[in-house]
Amino acid sequence: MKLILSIINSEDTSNVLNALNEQHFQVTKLSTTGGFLRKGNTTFITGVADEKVDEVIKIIEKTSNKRTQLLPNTSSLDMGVYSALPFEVTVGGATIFVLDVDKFEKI
Ligand code: 2BA
Repeated sequence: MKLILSIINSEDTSNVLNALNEQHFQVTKLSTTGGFLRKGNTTFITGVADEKVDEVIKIIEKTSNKRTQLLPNTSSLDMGVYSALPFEVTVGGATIFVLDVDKFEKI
């Protein structure tokens, strides 16, 4: 068995969740925050049989989108002068970790 942790953009939460539920995957949804942008994102925990991992990843891939975000630039040019030009960061579609599960029990 594997545990899939997938971090996705909050705007894709419903689409990903609906698609996983439709295919009868059990999911736990966590409200999380990206350490760089400090903005809310969503982390899904999904426990699946080894042979189902690729199917889950494909569903997440189809239902989560890449987005670009502009951030204020705080880098100093010289002598205390700061650039006013924002810089662009690409976020997502999804960041996925697949972990081995030693033991799984529902009591
Ligand atoms: P954030 O940490 O808020 O990062 C948002 C986006 O900012 C990242 O998109 C990446 O394009 C950029 N970024 C992150 N750290 C950066 C840095 N030190 N310098 C420059 N740009 C940086 P994604 O890579 O698609 O990541 C989306 C979210 O997934 C992240 O939100 C974080 O919550 C999570 N994540 C990504 N990689 C991770 C990892 N290796 N471990 C744990 N969480 C991760």
